[in-house]
Amino acid sequence: MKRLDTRDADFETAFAGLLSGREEQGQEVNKPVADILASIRKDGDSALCALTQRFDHLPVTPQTLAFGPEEIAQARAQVAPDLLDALDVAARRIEAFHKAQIPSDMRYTDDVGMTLGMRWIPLDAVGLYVPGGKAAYPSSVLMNAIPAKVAGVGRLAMCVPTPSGVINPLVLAAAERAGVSEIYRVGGAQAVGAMAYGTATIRPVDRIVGPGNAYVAEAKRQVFGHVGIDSIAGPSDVVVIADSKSDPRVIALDLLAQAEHDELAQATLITPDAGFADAVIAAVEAELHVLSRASIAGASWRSTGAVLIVRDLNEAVSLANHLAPEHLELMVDDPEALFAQVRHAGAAFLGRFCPEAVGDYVGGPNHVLPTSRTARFASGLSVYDFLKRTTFLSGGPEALRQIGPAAVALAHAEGLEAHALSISARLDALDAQAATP
Ligand code: HSO
Ligand code: ZN
Repeated sequence: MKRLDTRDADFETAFAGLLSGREEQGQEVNKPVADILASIRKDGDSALCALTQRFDHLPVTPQTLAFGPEEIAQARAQVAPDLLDALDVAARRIEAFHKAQIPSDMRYTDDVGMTLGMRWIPLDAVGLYVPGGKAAYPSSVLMNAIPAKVAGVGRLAMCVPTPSGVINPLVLAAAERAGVSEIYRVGGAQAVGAMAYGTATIRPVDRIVGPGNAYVAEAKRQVFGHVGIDSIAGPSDVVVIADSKSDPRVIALDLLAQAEHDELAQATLITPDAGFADAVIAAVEAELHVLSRASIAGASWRSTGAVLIVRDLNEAVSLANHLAPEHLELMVDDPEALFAQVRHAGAAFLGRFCPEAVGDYVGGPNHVLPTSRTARFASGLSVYDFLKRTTFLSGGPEALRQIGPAAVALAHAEGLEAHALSISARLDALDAQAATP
């Protein structure tokens, strides 16, 4: 953990180090991933089944790749009723927020009498990747699938590895609740390849979303262009701006909630009060003795944790803007005033009773957010990721008479004769018609 004070002589250098540590670091898996994708393209289902046997130790055939309706019902029956209720609370709130995001079409008629506009159209098919093992979050299934459903995507296919056949019932229940129409027990780069290129069993999709390990991330990079992808997620991070009226233990827990995600997760406290900073640091250490994921959280806190002591809250926001965090907590009396100055953050959490963990599960806004400082130019997952736009132009002879000649001039200047003629031929016809008595 780094404890820095903006009044220290070497603050700028130390802060620059903090920033550069947050850029994305990739693992070199280009070649094995390219090989897997090539074999899926060439051999389809048989490659997919062989790779699933090899990596997940799961014997599958094309007939058993998909989960059947009874299996999904069985999985749901294994989940405690109060957990299904909790899933429903989350799902309803995520649905409501994303419904409110649906944009309106645009249409207007201008001064030359042309009607112009833009129509939003949902993607036909989306593939959702869900990792197996420790990073399989049912909440992320909701966060990825619900916006797609709300956008009006017709077909939502999901791939989730089940190493040695071990399934996660809550993941399947979440997928069912979110309206996923097909679920396949495959993972890794081979799953991404199957969704991108299609096999006899898994029809291809148009966009692939969802988190995954280095192989999945690289596979998404390699299939990008053939299909759309969401952004590639780096380690999760939070910046907490807190004043000394906050409870140090509560703020420590907010930092640890991020740190427990993985060893590379980054938790940063920014506060104007040095005494409060030290109280939070002590509280983090105390909690690390009792947390179940203390080894992960402790590794994260020790390697990437940071505490920045600033002159005032304005300076706090300015540093937060530089860090462009995935999550920004404003644990102060007047969070709105600070929020007005925020320029770069994936999601903001305003007020002492609104921690990020609420947003991770049941807030409503998406928890799939830009990491590794990409909040400088990117946003969290939303219905827009599952919609595309078709623009349109509609006009008659009058409009063509008015604006056509300018296009003809530009077409000539670009040396594109057919372009020019496509317009002038119509203008000539209009002139001829007008000349006919
Ligand atoms: N904080 C994570 C999302 C998550 N938290 C899932 C708990 N489960 C990235 O925004
Ligand atoms: Zn989280």
